[in-house]
Amino acid sequence: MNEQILNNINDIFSKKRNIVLIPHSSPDADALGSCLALYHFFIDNNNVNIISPNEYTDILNFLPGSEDVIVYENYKEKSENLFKDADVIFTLDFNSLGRARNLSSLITESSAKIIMIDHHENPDNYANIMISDSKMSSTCEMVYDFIYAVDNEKINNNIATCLYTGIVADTGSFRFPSTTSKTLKVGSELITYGVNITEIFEKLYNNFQFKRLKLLGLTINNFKKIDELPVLYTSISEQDQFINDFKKGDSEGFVNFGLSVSGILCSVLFIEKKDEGIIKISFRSKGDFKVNIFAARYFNGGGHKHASGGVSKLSLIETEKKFIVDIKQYIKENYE
Ligand SMILES: [Mn+2]
Repeated sequence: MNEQILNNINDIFSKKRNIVLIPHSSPDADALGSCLALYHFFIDNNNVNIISPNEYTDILNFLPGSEDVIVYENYKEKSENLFKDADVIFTLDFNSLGRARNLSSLITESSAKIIMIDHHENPDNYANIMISDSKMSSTCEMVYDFIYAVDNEKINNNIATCLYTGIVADTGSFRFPSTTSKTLKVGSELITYGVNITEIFEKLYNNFQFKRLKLLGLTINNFKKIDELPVLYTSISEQDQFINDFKKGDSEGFVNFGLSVSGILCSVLFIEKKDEGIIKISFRSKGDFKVNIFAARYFNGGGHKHASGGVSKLSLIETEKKFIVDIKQYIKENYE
């Protein structure tokens, strides 16, 4: 963090503030971990609230402080009052207000100072203070840097647990290419605060229902290969979800199995969401294959080079057909 930003931050927090912390919609461990770490950091001297646009997976309920997270969809009036009184709004782990869904207009209309901390490429220019670096492994790694710069003496077990969880989740346990020697140093530093790394691993990855394992089996069985291309795709229909008691977060990580196949550079998962009238799409890739550009061009999405999302308003079958045409075109234009 540069000196000017640090001075600005110190200035803002030189007195008691009403702070609202916002993760992206359907927050993951990095988004929620960032919010909760800052919540524990600021709570002594400020009024702090975390407002999530919508519900998130129960898996993250082990994070200390998660019981205090306000879900906007369930507490609209309370949330709107907190926005009215806010002096400072942090937007965490997203780069465009659309990712805060139903909160985006509340953020825009607010007179509060907006601080963005995020690691996605090409951020929109909505924040008063923008701490954005797409080379960072995770927003949690950036929040560690933020807290370290502002007041490193306040790091405690709760903060360290939240940050460590977000870093582990976003780096695939310190193995994705975004993991740097500094990421590992931060992880190492956090462990000195008594973080229970085995328990975090168990809570994140070995904490599912039997039906979720069956759904994984079905999803793996559905994988199809596009002839001659290094691409696999699979889908989860509304019925598959119904049969297996699908809950938010259940399909987390499923798409990555496509990349376990030798020679495959891109893996895609389509999830039918009949209630929203859309197909949600997850894109994963490795090497030079950039899925963020593909997702933005063809499926109204975006994200990271190797991990992106998108949406389609066509049916599941029509979406798959469109995808096959689009990915052939994209590979022809960019990689042949
Ligand atoms: Mn992240």
